[in-house]
Amino acid sequence: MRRRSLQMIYEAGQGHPGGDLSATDILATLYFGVMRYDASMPTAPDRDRFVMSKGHCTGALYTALAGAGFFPQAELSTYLRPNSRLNGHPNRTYLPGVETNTGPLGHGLPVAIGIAIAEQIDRSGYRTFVLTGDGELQEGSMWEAAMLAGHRKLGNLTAIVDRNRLQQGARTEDTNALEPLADKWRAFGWEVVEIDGHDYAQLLSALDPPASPRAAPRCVIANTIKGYGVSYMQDKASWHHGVPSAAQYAQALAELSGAADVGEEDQA
Ligand SMILES: Cc1ncc(C[n+]2csc(CCOP(=O)(O)OP(=O)(O)O)c2C)c(N)n1
Ligand SMILES: [Mg+2]
Repeated sequence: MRRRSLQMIYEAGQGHPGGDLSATDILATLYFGVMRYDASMPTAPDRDRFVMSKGHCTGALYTALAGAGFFPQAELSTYLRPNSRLNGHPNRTYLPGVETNTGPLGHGLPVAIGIAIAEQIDRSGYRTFVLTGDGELQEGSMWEAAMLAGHRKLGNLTAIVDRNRLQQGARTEDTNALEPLADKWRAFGWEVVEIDGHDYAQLLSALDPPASPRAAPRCVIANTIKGYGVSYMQDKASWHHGVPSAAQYAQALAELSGAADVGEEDQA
């Protein structure tokens, strides 16, 4: 997924590689280890829902959706081209698997909470997941929504914070500090777990269905590294958006795959 996201960005000449790479393990765990869905029936009433609140990270989202079978893998090559269904920010009108349009930060969590409230009313049994940026938590709408989720005791809802500690041009803690972040969520009535967001065992244990229904929404603070897996991008605000040069792109692919894999793909 990381290699394919970077290929999309490299070929399109635009994108948000830092946040794609920090979120990839989270999306891989959700789509290939946790969520229940049938990609051939993307609006089935009982499907689990995922909302990408940090909507700028379409590399991670589209590679997950294509891998899950919501649309052909080959369509990833149309990213950002005229008339493509793969916009820079996801659009549910065009693309199967996208639950709601995002891009303006601060919108995805409120919509996800509406989706979870609908399940609380009709009891159709689905779970709702939403991935937020940490910089995104500076939006006031996120905390209005968080307060409602706590009040409604939305045990069917899991919000994951991609805690990479960077926003667009700087560190979150230098811009508008979030800490103590876990305490803030708890104060709004959420149950909180903190994990390494690149560790699949920890991701699975935080996201798997609970043994018995929860009495509160869950917040998973996933500690991640922006640009994870590419040495020159890791933990660098400057790779929030940006496009690697040809040499940087080759280095990134090599680092993400190991030299042997790159050789095989070059031959292919
Ligand atoms: C309301 C709004 N303001 C500004 C932007 C521009 N913008 C896009 S991404 C971003 C930074 C987001 O940082 P974070 O939520 O931490 O995302 P990540 O680090 O995961 O990329 C900003 C300011 C936006 N999309 N929406
Ligand atoms: Mg961030």
